[in-house]
Amino acid sequence: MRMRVDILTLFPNMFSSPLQESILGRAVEKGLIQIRTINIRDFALDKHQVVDDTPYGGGQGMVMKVEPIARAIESVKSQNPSAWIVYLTPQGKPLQQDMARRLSTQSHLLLLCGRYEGVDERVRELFINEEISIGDYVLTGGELAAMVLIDAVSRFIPGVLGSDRSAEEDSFFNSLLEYPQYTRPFNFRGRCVPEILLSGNHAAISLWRRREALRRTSLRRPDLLTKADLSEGEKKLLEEIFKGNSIDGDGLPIKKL
Ligand code: 4GX
Repeated sequence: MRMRVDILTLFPNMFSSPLQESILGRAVEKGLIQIRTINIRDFALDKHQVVDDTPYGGGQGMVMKVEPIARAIESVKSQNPSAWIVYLTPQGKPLQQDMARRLSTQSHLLLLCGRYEGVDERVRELFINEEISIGDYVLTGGELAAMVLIDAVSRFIPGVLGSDRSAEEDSFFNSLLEYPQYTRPFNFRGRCVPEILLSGNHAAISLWRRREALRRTSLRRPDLLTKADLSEGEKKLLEEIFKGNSIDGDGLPIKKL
């Protein structure tokens, strides 16, 4: 079930440390993911290895040339014709958890990272299977977007998160924000951990957490609630939250108990 990820970039060094640390680093070490960077410049055949040029029609900036990218993609595809080719761009489909899950079922991803004003349109027409955006803001290149994508996708690969944890269990997976977490000390500068978490009453704790997750979601991301698949119990909790509420210092409504 190992996944291969090839990255086409002008800046392969950007990928070294982020992919070597922590969970991702361990996944690579264990052979669950195989990540390779390919420098597009190596596929520019002219003496100065030119990879960009001025746009036809004029305008500012430079455009990435089609030939080096085409050669790089064809070189990867000759080794593995099944690669799913993704271009990271603000014009793509916004990356969401269900897309990350779907991409994790591919055996081979090829991520194209653009710089400057982007790639020649013919790269998209001829080679790209899918265009993905990591959000409505402009980066200096596709590299960080590719890393975000790899990170989000990797969590769905069996074994990456460890045996006792799966990405499917994340509350975001159920379209809700996470409940608040606490660890020691019990009292930090007068702010105490909610007593219920020390009660040892697992049913009560679980109810409290569901209520907090619902409360946060309804206040911070009401858009998520409309697509959340809520149980009858959760719908009742939500009603309670809306009934007896005030707003606390974080702008979060607090149910008075
Ligand atoms: N989510 N960038 C792509 C080059 C570019 C410029 C213009 C197409 C048109 C981004 C994002 C992102 C910066 C990657 C510009 N490509 N990628 N790059 N947001 O901002 O994915």
